[in-house]
Amino acid sequence: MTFGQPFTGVDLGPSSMIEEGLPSQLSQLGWRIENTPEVDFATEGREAPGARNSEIVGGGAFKIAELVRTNAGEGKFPLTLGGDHSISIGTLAGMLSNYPDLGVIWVDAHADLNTPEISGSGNMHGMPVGLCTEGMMKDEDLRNIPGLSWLAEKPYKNRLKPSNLVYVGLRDVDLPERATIKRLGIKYYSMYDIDRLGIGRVMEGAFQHLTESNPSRPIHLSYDIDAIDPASAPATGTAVRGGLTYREAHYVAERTANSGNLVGADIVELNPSLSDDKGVAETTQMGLAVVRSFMGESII
Ligand code: 5AB
Ligand code: MN
Ligand code: MN
Ligand code: MN
Repeated sequence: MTFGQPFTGVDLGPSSMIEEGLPSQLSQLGWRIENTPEVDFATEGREAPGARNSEIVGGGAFKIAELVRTNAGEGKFPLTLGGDHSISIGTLAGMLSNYPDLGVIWVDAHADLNTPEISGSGNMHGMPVGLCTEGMMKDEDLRNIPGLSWLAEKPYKNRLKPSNLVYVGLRDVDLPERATIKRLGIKYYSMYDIDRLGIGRVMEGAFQHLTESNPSRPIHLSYDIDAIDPASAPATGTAVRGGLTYREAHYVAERTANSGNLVGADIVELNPSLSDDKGVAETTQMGLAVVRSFMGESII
């Protein structure tokens, strides 16, 4: 999927991770892999004001939601490789249809909390949280956006509760998103908080928040590679300086795996066409390392 943002090439993220050995690396960690063929997306469609390519993006997200819903429903772990972050409209909807009380850790430089109404860019990779969180969109408005009406129908009507969401790594948040974070009381750890507390205390706080009232709450991790500092992950479309260090990026994933609560994950926004060979190799290896970490790889 590339239609949630303006650059070509982000649809090559999955194949570059797969070619660099993701399946065998996961097998080595003890996972049995069932590879779903790449999802076929439309290339033309209608759109709504404020939501570029909404029919392509929304239609693609529906296909992803169906796959994630079915596989999670069979007790499998859906690991979704993006693609731009609009794919998570589908992963969130699919996970929420199985787990209405799902917790979400959103690791990202950005809050992705826009809606067509408040987005400054109209790019839908900035909207997955906004479209799937309670208190944001009315069903009647979703029905009027080409490609998104399915989100207003069963089994995809469940929304993420704002109290079940934690952000990690924020540093580029639009003004309407800031107001929304405050309005909904969403828990967040920005880069300021990571500097202040250290990544260890940040992740303790995140898990305390998500598991206090339900120690076995199922958790979905959505990992945008632009959360990581561009020094370690340059090949991405919306790079922002001042991000997670190499070790912080791993620790977030390792601590999440160690919780025992993880039931699904996304890795998104790796764009192998946006850097030189060295930058692409570094970013791909970073993506692989992060995935291995949240899938259970430990140092000792
Ligand atoms: B990403 C911005 N907030 O809405 C917007 O990379 C950027 O999935 C969104 O986090 C970045 O266009 C979306 C300015
Ligand atoms: Mn981002
Ligand atoms: Mn994102
Ligand atoms: Mn991005």
